[in-house]
Amino acid sequence: MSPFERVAFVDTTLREGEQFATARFNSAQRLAIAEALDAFGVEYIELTSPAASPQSARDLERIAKLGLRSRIVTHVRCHLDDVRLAVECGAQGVNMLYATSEQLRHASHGRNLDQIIEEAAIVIDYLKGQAVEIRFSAEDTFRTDLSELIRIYSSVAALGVHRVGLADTVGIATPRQVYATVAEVRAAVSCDIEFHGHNDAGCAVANAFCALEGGATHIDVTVLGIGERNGIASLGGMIARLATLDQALVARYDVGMLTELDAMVAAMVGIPIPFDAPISSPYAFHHKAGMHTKAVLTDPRSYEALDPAAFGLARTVAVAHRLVGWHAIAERARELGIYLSEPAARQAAARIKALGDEHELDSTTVDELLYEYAE
Ligand code: HCA
Ligand code: CU
Repeated sequence: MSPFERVAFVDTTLREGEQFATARFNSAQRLAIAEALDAFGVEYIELTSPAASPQSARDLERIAKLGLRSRIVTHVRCHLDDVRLAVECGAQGVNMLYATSEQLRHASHGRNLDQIIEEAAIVIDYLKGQAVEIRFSAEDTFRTDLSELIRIYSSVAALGVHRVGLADTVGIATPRQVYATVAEVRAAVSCDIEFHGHNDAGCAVANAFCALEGGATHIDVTVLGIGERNGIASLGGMIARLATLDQALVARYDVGMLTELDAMVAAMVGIPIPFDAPISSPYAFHHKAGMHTKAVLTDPRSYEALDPAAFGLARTVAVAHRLVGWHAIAERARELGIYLSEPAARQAAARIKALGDEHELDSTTVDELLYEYAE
């Protein structure tokens, strides 16, 4: 099977996403997000630790009881108290993390490698008696010495975790580094591998994709990529990445819901959908310059890597600007039910260009002008 067919998305909008600057989901919103993600078809939904706040525990319990198709997992410290609480709240999986880099070990917990493995062993031993999926992630993987990493992952894999996690916590990993590190881990363990990558250097989606190529089975995403700082790989970004290779790779998801899902979460956190969001940006399928519009009107694939219709969307072709071309003008006229010959369309385009040099145009003005050129 191709590495892209077996990917499972772990959507962490309800954990990493809650760490986004302006996010503060109430219970009803958490429920709405979980239901929407389930309807979309993500394989896993990660929720904030029940130890974080009383409401987080109640919401985990409630969402875990919904019987969604997505597996409900929670993100916890590798502590017996936390994982016990996660199990009591009905989580189907525990995503544990432990900081392993020099930097974070010093700043955060001060334990050495052997102590980390000893503590993990106690927690994993308890969890093996519970019917939950166990994941152990080394926080700040890419600033952790590779031989130490392999030792930790091999140890927890031998202890029986279902999945190990690699986290590019500060977004510094390069795509090739992600590929190489995941491939090393792939060779060392036989359990599943999860990748979580931050977007500080704008590489989150590229890094997640390289993780898949290197042998990862699970990819963390959030709606719009929201998370600490400027976030992680976005669900839409990963869907776009895979769909450009083959639309069939995303056929198991209800991709027609993506824009609605992005819009819902954007509204909840009080931001617009970013202009550069793959697929759901209002401009993702917008064509402007004359050269582009001519080619797109002849064959959309000329300037579209993805078919907007596959996502329930339509392309837009802009005519109210000075870069307009006559093909776009003729097409707009057809939409308005009027016929412009090539010379008429060329004249109209020339007029619009001159007007566009003088001031900003709007589409009503341009439409009115087209009627003047109608035969
Ligand atoms: C955090 C850290 C984390 C964890 C990722 C993981 C990161 O904010 O708690 O559990 O794999 O980026 O390292 O999100
Ligand atoms: Cu993170």
